[in-house]
Amino acid sequence: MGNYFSPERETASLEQIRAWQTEGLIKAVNKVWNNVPYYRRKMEMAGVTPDDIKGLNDLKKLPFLTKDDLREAYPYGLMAEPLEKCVRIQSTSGTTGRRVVAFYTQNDVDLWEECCARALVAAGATKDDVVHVAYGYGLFTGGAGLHGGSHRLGSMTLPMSSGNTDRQIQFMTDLGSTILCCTPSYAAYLAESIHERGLIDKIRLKAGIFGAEAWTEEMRHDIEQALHIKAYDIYGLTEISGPGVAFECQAQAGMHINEDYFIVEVIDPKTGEVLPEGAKGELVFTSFSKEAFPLLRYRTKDICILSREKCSCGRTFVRMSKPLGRSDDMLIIKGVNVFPSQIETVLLNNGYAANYQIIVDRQKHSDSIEVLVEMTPEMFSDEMSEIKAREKKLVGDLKSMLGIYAVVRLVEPKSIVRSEGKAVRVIDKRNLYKG
Ligand code: DLL
Repeated sequence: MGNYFSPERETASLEQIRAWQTEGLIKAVNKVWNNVPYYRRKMEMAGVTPDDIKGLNDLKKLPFLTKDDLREAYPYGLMAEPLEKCVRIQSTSGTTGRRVVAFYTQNDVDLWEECCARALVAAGATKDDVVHVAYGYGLFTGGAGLHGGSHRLGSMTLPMSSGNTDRQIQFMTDLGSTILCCTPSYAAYLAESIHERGLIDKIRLKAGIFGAEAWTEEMRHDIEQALHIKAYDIYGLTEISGPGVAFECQAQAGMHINEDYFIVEVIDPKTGEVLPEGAKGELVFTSFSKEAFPLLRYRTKDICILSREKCSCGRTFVRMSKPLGRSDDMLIIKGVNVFPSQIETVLLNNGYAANYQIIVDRQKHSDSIEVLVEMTPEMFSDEMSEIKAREKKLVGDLKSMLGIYAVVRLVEPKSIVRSEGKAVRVIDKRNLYKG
């Protein structure tokens, strides 16, 4: 399974990877110390200077950086290069609080596109493919990242952006798109729409690269079956460049992190202590190769597990599990920790599509959770008593999975608003967290 975009780097020895990281870390620490007053202040407050950082073992001496730092330093406070060297700005899709912006020099764009090209090749793409990019274009990094990666590879790039499903399907059939890049929820919606129009035989897709939001193995299975493709996960965040920080290979068993450009740590989100390989904790990245916007020890809030077990694809880069939740999107309901992905697993196991909404509320100091689930058209024509029995079954399964009682309401097919980007799955009316 030796398909690589940058073979000598993607299969480098661990020793070589550590050498790149050590050199990069020392350079980056000196750079931010000299160029970014905000960083220098943070390091001084933590009692650390560049002289203290001689190798990877010293990384833990550096203070963490969080989204709050990025918001505080907004817009230009963390820029490490003069404005005239920067060629691009992208931004997170956050809807609360101040937006987070990231800057790129031409080298930064090149490096990011290389990461995305690696993801495409790992999913089986070659320059003969038609890459259908249905991630949003604009400030969001999804469209720009995969678009750039596809160009870099030399594939035919279809810059669709998200939305206008009829046009997506028309281009997909007319132009013979072979690789689909979009969020998993939009892929599921496209699959549903293609089947409704009876056009599945006209689709020539062979693989999909889906990320930017959490999705389960069950959802992967459903999308693969519906579109007759292999579905690969891709991970990234704007602050660390965008999609392509990590990507799945043919083994579909975790995402390889591009360790020649990023150092990854897993920490205990409560104490900040660095955890050993195999432990579940929060991912922390150091983007030591970035020129305009290098971030040291950036806390992602994504909860993951890392593995250095040998991968059948031959890549030596460490693998991260699918994010198992976020340390900040985890819902605490009646004192119980609930991840939306657990609810999704129950629904998919029961034959529902991933069209659902979780509504959390608090009345008289007591939390409640309601799950709206879309019926399939077949179920919708069932007797009322059968529908009630289905709801009861879901209540029971959710109770076993979550340990708490959730109200389940089966709703009409297509009554939950479809997303063209990231699905809004949780409505937390309690407002416990202010953005
Ligand atoms: O979502 C970048 C991206 C675009 C990744 C396209 C993959 C494909 P942000 O908008 O900054 O960037 O959101 C970053 O999204 O911290 C995760 O919580 C979540 N996320 C990204 N990829 C995945 C994934 C883009 N594959 C935040 N699985 C991250 C689960 C993901 N969550």
